[in-house]
Parts: sequence; C-alpha cells; structure tokens
Amino acid sequence: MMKHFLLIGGTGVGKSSTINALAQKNNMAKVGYGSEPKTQKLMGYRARGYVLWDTPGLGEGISEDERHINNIVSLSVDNPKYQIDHVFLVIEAKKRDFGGVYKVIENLIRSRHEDNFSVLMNQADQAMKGQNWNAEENLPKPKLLEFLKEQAVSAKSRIMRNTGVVVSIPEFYSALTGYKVSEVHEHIVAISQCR
Ligand SMILES: Nc1nc2c(ncn2[C@@H]2O[C@H](COP(=O)(O)OP(=O)(O)OP(=O)(O)O)[C@@H](O)[C@H]2O)c(=O)[nH]1
Ligand SMILES: [Mg+2]
Repeated sequence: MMKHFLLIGGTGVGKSSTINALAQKNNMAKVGYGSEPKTQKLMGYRARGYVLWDTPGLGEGISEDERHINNIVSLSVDNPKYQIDHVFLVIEAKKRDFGGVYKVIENLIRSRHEDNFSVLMNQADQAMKGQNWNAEENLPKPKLLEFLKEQAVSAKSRIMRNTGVVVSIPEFYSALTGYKVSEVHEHIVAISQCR
C-alpha cells in the first residue's frame, strides 16, 4: 500500500518546493513568492512511490493555525485510506526560533504522531544569508557546513525543550538547488519500508 506523508511548517519555509524536489517535478505543487502564504488547502501529490501531502503554512495566526490543524486531522478521520504514516515538520536552516510552530507540535504531534514525526531543515543554501555557499558545486563551504550541523543539533534540542517531543537530528538540504534532496528521499523510502 502507498504510504502517506504529511509536510507541515511555517509559511514560506519551502514545503511545496520540497514536494516538487522530491517528486522531481518543477511545477506540481504551487510555490510562493514574496511573503504571502501560497498553499491554501491540503493536497496530496504522488511522488516516487509515496504520497506527499502539502499543507497551508502555519504561523499566520492562532485561529488560522487551528483551522489548518483541524483540516489535517479530519483528512485521516474522514478518509481512512489517507492514513498519515509520518509527519515531517519543515523548518528553515537560518531560523533560530520557530515561534508558532511549537504550539502546533504540541497540538498535532504530541497526541497523535509522536512516534512517526521527524524534522527536515530546508534552505541550507541560505543559512548564512547566502554566504559560504558554493554555487558551482552546489555544496556548503566548510564554514557553512559546520553551521548547518550546529543548527540541526540545536533544532532538535529546541523542539525537545519547547514541546517535550523527542525527534532525531534533522536532515538539512536545499529544495531550490537540489542539495541533499536525494538523501531526504532515501530517508523517506527507509521510513516507508519500516512499517
Ligand atoms: N534559497 C532557497 N529558496 C527556497 C528553498 N526552498 C524554497 N525556497 C523559496 O522559498 C519561497 C517559498 O517556497 P514555498 O515552497 O512556496 O514555501 P511553502 O512552505 O510551501 O509556503 P506556503 O505554501 O506559503 O506555506 C519560494 O520563493 C521558493 O523558491 C531553498 O532551499 N533555498
Ligand atoms: Mg506551499
């Protein structure tokens, strides 16, 4: 049976871009520009052997977040064939604070998905505002690589501290440049085969 994965996260972190990168399709999920939220409703996309559910960006307001979470929860409740096997929280590599997202982890993850939850750290290329990114080779320079590793470890501990939810150290990648997207795909395939 096809596995279903849900991507959640703040507005503009790159959830839709991540889905396109994983599916190796350019314009499948609509990508935003500027700071307006782009994705408005839940939508499932078939990628390489699994289904990725795109969701509206969080952090636009308490009542909006609540509405999005209710829609996410009713997706699986109303459609037993859309049981979510795993939830991915997408965060940005440059951020030190995930603000509103902690509340959502508490509300959505802690009760239902704590054992099938992981974090993906996107926009690796932008972590130091574009500095120390080797565009020719599509790789971080050593200084940025060091920074990304620290950010990943720190994201794990901040999430644990703020929500009590235990996660693995996030994978970092860039949906825009394709850096380490295949590692993220492998990670998802490994999860698919797990259960
Ligand atoms: N530099 C860089 N930009 C990225 C990356 N991933 C996404 N973006 C850009 O970030 C912007 C938002 O991307 P989306 O994929 O629409 O983000 P989203 O999380 O789906 O946004 P909402 O649907 O509004 O919640 C777009 O301009 C993307 O091109 C990345 O890895 N690096
Ligand atoms: Mg989107």
